[in-house]
This record gives sequence, C-alpha cells and structure tokens, in this order.
Amino acid sequence: MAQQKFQQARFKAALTRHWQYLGLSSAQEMTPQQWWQALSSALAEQLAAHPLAKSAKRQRHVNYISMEFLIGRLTGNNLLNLGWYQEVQALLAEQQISLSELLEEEVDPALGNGGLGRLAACYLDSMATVGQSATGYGLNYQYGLFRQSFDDGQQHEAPDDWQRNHYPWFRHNAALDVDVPIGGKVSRDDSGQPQWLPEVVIRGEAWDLPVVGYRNGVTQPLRLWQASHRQPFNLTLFNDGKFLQAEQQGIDADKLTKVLYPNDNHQEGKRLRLMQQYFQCACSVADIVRRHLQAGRPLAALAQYEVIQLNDTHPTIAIPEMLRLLIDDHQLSWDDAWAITSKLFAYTNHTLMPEALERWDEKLVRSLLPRHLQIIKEINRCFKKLVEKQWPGDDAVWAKLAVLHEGQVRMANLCVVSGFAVNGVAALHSRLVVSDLFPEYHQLWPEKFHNVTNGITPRRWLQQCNPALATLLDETLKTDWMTHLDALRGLEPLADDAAFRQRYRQIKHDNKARLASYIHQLTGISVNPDAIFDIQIKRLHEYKRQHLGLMHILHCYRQLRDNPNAEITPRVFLFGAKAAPGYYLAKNIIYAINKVAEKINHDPLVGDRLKVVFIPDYRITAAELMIPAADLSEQISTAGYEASGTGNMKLALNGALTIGTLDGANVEIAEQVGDENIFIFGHTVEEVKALKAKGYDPLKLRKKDKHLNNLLKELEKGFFSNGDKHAFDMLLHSLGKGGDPWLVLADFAAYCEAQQRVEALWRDQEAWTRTAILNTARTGMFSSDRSIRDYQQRIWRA
Ligand code: 26Q
Repeated sequence: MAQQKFQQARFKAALTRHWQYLGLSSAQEMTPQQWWQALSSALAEQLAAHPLAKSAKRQRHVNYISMEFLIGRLTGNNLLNLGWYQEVQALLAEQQISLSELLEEEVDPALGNGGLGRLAACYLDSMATVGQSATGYGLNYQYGLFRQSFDDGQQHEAPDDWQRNHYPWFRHNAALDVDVPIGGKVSRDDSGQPQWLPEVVIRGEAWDLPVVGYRNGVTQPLRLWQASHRQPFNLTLFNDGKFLQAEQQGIDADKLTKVLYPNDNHQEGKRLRLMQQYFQCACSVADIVRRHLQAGRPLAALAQYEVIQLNDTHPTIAIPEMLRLLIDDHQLSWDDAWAITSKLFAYTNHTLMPEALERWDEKLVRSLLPRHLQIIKEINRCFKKLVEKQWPGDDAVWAKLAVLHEGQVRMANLCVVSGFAVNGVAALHSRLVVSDLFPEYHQLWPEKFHNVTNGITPRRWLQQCNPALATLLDETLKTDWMTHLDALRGLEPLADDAAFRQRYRQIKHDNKARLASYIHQLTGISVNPDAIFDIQIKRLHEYKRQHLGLMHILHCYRQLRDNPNAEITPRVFLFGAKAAPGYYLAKNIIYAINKVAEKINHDPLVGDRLKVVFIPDYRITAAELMIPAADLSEQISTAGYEASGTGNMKLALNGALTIGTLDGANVEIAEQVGDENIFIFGHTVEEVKALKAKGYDPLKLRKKDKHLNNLLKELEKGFFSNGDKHAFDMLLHSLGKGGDPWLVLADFAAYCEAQQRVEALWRDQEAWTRTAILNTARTGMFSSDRSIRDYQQRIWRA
C-alpha cells in the first residue's frame, strides 16, 4: 500500500478549531502543552478516517492479547512512520514553533513494566509495517507504572497520572462496549444446561490508539479496555437521599483499570489482578467473536480467520472464556467448541523462573469465575485421560502436568494443553522451555513447540532515537534498510574505512554529549563524554545482577585508591532500573548503588576518572536518550534466567559493545557479531547447573579471594553509608552463607577479567569503532519485522 498523504489544509483547519475551542484569539496564545494537544489531535483526526489494512494474502487476523503495552510517546513516532515529520515541522516553523520542543510535552504512556510490554509494542509496529492484519488488546490503565525518584538514595514511588482522559490519540467507540459478568454462581436451567448467574456486570469501553505502519498507509488499532459501571450513577439511591452510595457502583467498577501491577517476573495471587485479567479477556474474546460474526462467517470457521496470541500466561483465562461463550451463549457442544478453541490460541512463554509462573487459587477462581472453573475442570478431566494412556498409573507425571492440582490452577499448563502452539523468545530459552519446563508435554506434542527470537522495531530504536546514525545509514546504504534491516550488512566493508569510522565515532560522541547534558540537568552531575559510557538499563531483579555491576565498580574504586596514579580508563557507569515496590532486596541494591555513587562522585582522588549515575525514573523516553549514547552494554544475567532480553539488541544495533553471559539472546548476538566482537564471560547454563548440583557456597569463595572479601567488607563496615553498618544488610545477606543463588560471587573474577578486555580494546579507539560498526552491521536480524515473519511462518499460518 502507498503512504498516506498529508492534508495540509485539513491540518491547519484542525489547529485553528483547537485554539478557537480553547477561547483564545490566536494560535500564538497556546501554551506548549496546548500546542502539543492541538498538533496531536489534528493528526489523529486525519488518521482515524483511514481504513484498516485489508490483507491481500489469505492470512489469519492476529489478536495479540497482552496485559501490557509499553508504547512510549506516540506523536513523534506516528509522524515518522507516516512520513509527515518534515512537512509538519516546516508548517510549525512558520509560526515560530519548534516541533522537537513540542514533542517533549508528551507524557510517556507507561502501560507496561518492561521487556514483555515493550515487546508487544514493537510487535504492533512491525505487524502494521509488514502488513499483517492485527489488533492489539490490552487495558487502559488510569495509572501506568509508578514514577521513581530517590530520597537519600532510596527508591520512592509516586503514582503515574499520565492523563489518559486528555490523551488526544485515543478514540472511544461506544458501539463496541462489552458487558462483563463477574462473581455469583452457576445453576442449571430446565434443560440441565449450566447457567451463570453473575453477581455484578461491569462495562468494558473500547479505547483505541492507532498503530501506524511504516509509510505504507496501514493503521490498525491497539484496543485498550477501560472499566466503567453500566449505570455509573444510581438515581434511585440519590432520590432516597443516599448521596454517597449513589455514585458507589461507578467507583467500584473504575477500580478494575485504575492501575498497572508493578511486578515484573513475579506473580502475586491478588484478587484484583485476576479480575483485571478476566475483564480484559472477556472484552477481547467478545470483540473477536462479534467481528467474526459481523463479517458473516460461521463460528465453526473462527480459527481459519482468527488467531489469538497470548503474551505470557496473563491472558490465559481467555481460553475458558472462549469455550464458555461458544457453549453457553452460542449453544455449541463441548466437542465442537473444543475443536475451535484448540486451534485458536498460541502462547508465548517469557520465563522459566518458578516464582513467575502463574498459579491461581481454585477458591479464588471459583468465587470470581464459577463457570470458568467448571470448564477448567472439564479440560483437566479430558486431559487426564490422555496422560493416563501415555503414562499409565504414573502419579508423579500427572502431578506435574495437571492443569488443576492441589487446589491450584496452573496457567502455563492450561495454555500448553489448550493451545496449538507454544514458543520461547530466544533460541536458548526455547530449548530450555522444552528440556526443563515442559519435557513431557514436548513428548506428547513435539510439533507444538517453537522458537521465535524476539526483535525490536528499528523505527523507534534507530531512526527515531538516533537520527544522526539513521542519516549516515541512509547516505551510505542508499537502500530501504529500515524495512530490510539485513541490509545493514552492507556496512561491513566500511568498518575498515577510516573516514567512515570518524563519522560514526563523531555521532556516538554527540549522542553522549546529549545524554551528558540531560544527566547534568537532572542530577547536577557532570560526566565526561570522552569516558566509556557503561550502561545497564533494565528492571531491577536479582537474576539480572545489577549487584554484579556494583561489585565491579567497587573493584575499580579500590584499584584507584590502591594506586592513585594508575592509568585507568575513565568510565561513567550508568544505571536505569525500577524495583517492584514490594521487592525489598531489589530496593536495597538500588540504595547500595546510589550510596556508592555518592562516595565515588565526591572523592577528589577519583576526579573525572569514575562516575556513577543512577538515572531516576527509567522509562521509554530515557531509553531513547541512553541507548544511542552507550559504549558498553551490560547483559550480565545468570545464565539460563534471562529469557531473551531486548535491550541487548537495541544497544548492539546502536553500536554499543556487549559484555555479557551466554544467556537469552546474547547467544544469538554473539553468533551474529562474531566472538571477537563481544565480551562473553561467566558460567554457562550447564556450568551453573553443575555448580549448584555440587553445592555452591559463596562463603568459601570469599575466604579464598581476599580482594573480593575486602570489597564486601567495605560495604559491611559502613564505609559507603556514613558508618551505618546495616545499610546493606539485605544485599550482603543475599550474598552470604548458603546464599548467592544467582552466582554473583562465582562470576565476579571472570567478569572483572572481561572488563579488562573491554579496557584494552577501548585504548585503541580505531579498533573499538571498527567493532562498534560491525555490531550495527550484523544485528539486522533483530528487527521485529523478522520476528513477525517468523510468527507468520511458524505459528500463524491458517
Ligand atoms: C504476573 C502476575 C501478577 C502480576 C504481574 C505479573 C507479571 C508482570 C510482568 C509477570 C511478568 C511480567 C514481565 C515479564 C517480562 O518482562 N519478561 C521479559 O520478557 C522479555 C520479552 O520476551 C524478555 O526479553 C525478557 O528476558 C523477560 O524477562
């Protein structure tokens, strides 16, 4: 399809209407925020009139259901994808308005926690770009992920009021409202059919955001459901003088989509969370079936036209909901309903960690969703017959594979049993999904299991965040690399071209200077753009090992103090990470990094040679500044625990070299860039397993390694915490006797050694730049366009 044309006159008229509506007498009277509102709604208006993609090929429509879509700011991204950026920029310039300044007015919609939510956003961008007809289904949270600040180094959380009520890209279509029943009980009607008598019915409103394909005229919806009450105001109660209760119903329903749960890779069995999950799934499933029937298609053909991709197990309840709808509302038999449902759902797994695998208390499920529990029991009963046939009398296997066991509903098992496909998110991870998580299921259904290595959209993560590099690529490659990212391979020969290296290096330097001024503005800390920018950005989690990074910082600081005149490579250590509010150890790690930073940054002996900055409130917009400015990308999780990682891809693409373990997609990055262009260290998955099996004791290591012991002692003695010996108790305890499950101490020496290799290469700036260019040139496979094509070929085929 062709790029949609920008209609100048219409745009200008919309701007005029906006300031007139505000009661102003000219555009010039608008505040920057009002300008941004005017600009965005004028654009949204042109877009909304544009029809959806009609797919030429016989492909199924993809329904991507996710509890999180971490979309980031939309206005700039939409302008770039539409191809209207320059035209709009010029129009605004006529009125002395700077487009880039206006774009800073947008608050970041933070409707996700981290990797999983960002992946969903990248996939929407790619589906629109490659012409895969799709709808994203999520929740319209009033408060996104909390805002983070530091109070004497401790994380402080504030609600993220992102003002969804005034977000100009939203479009509410009341014709799509859905009624969602919750609670109550199941009885039988006269013919013996189960009948759900719910306790309350909540209304789901469809709030759509446009997803714009890259210059191809495609716009399709991200549909975010928002809860409200059917009768938000009870006039009878009001007339009876019960003024407060009159509004009560509306208030309770609103709670459902009030706030995003801030956990990441950790499940908590909270009632409201399950209600959110069900609310989202009920709305989405109803919407999918309604669309199908409205197109005049028979229900029996549903799976020929639609596929439902579940982003982790969070929307699993969509499966029994689909069965319920088909059986109870459309009078299908169990077998017919199952035949449809079992061809419809595909499940993406994002973690192997037991504490992150969702299980719900049977009692809780019964109290909210009594009919669904019946259906889950029926799935479990049918599946048990199959297991009994395959492993007669083997209770241990059943205990592992059951969907419902010992009063718990296991969502991952429900997905594998009911879905037609299961995939991991990187080659190593997908192997471990089969070998460690679901070996028996794999034995039953080997054809169900797939790998789709994650990807990132080059539109946001190169063109938009690194415009200077994008321009250099345009000039050099003279091809449409943005939609054919493999074309970056064409850069390889230029790694040996000194003039090209100079330009590439200059761009990195400018990006670092831009970040340095942001840091200064935000924290008052000055950092030197000529130092190595060593960056670790991701959620705070023990398995990601920000504390291993911290140990290395302590090591560098110690070396400087032991040998003040040492020729050390200047470094700026940059962190960005939010800790779940209830994750105390993660918060203690943040505190420790901040305290160490304070000491080092103020030590005159150190000067400009080491700086440590924990950038508060890490979010998409901060990532867009940090990633193009990185020299070194820290990807140092304990091998076997980071399913994929996607920050690793963004950083490598933007020319940061990776220091990392053989974990997640790091393995594939190493394959692509070549072992000589990446710094790999540490225990491998097999070695981690072996060490744990042998009985790993961090204390023994500490006793053997004096240097390591001294570093820990300094933390213990209060050297970094004004004498407070207990400031880092939790962190130190986690590394102590019988502890260190993430092998921080076991990988420490290898990590420091890898950091020395980093410094050696840095000293040869030409060699470093050459390696950085090769990283950009060889990471084209991590385009999310490629991931989407993999999904199309391996999973979504009709
Ligand atoms: C579950 C239940 C209740 C409340 C919250 C949750 C919850 C929320 C978010 C559980 C997990 C998450 C997020 C997981 C996540 O982001 N996983 C990451 O997914 C990325 C995309 O595939 C991978 O690259 C990362 O390796 C993986 O950690």
